[in-house]
Amino acid sequence: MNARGRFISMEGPEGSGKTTQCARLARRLLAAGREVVALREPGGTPLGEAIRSLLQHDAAGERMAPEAETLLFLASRAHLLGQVVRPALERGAWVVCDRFFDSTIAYQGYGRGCDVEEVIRVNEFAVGGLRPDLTVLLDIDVAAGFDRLAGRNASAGTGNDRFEREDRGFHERVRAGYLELARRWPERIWTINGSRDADALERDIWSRVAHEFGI
Ligand code: T5A
Repeated sequence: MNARGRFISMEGPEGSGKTTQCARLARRLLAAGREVVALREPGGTPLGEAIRSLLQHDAAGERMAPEAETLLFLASRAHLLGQVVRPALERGAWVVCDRFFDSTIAYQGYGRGCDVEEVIRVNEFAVGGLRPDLTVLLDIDVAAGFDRLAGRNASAGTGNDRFEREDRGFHERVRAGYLELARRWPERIWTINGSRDADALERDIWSRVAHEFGI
């Protein structure tokens, strides 16, 4: 499916360190002479960023049906694929994406309780068969992830978004859902212990990527 480029997604529960590791991986790839397109989901396009704001900050001020939430994530994803991801892969770039396909299954399927197989089917419609070449799943205990977010929010003076305000049970289901997906698709999803320090994680992720893709 991917013409020439490579597509790597980073997944995990809140505070697992995806954003940090996406940035470090992108830097390593750039230093190795690759063109890198670093993205986040939802977002990555003006339409996607508008959808992100609706989803994260409850801008509409009303409770969102889980199905509506699912479809908004997928609308952002379908648009991002057409506008950015496919063209990048076709010209041989490396796409590093902070969350993708699996987030919707973990959060809206396992977390919200939408039927998981249905979520996979509509997700499939949005991505048209495109899958990451590699998905790094940063697994972390829910409480440890939230401790990190509390530290970050305290220093940045920000609060929790709509998802971070969900209860512990929701986030435990998301984490368990991710681990289930890693068992379902072991050839694509690589689980790594996200509670280790950021430098050690960066080294391990780079070593796996360099080995798997012959860099
Ligand atoms: N969502 C998203 C869905 O429900 N369905 C979907 O389909 C999609 C695509 C996105 C939200 O949308 C939901 C999931 C999310 O709730 P977001 O703002 O993008 O929201 O939030 P997250 O993706 O959850 O990202 P966070 O920024 O909250 O956490 P990260 O990216 O996992 O962690 P990071 O790297 O920002 O680090 C958090 C803090 O920990 C420190 C960092 O310095 C930072 O302060 N840190 C570490 N500390 C110790 N050791 C390490 N190894 C560390 N790594 C980072």
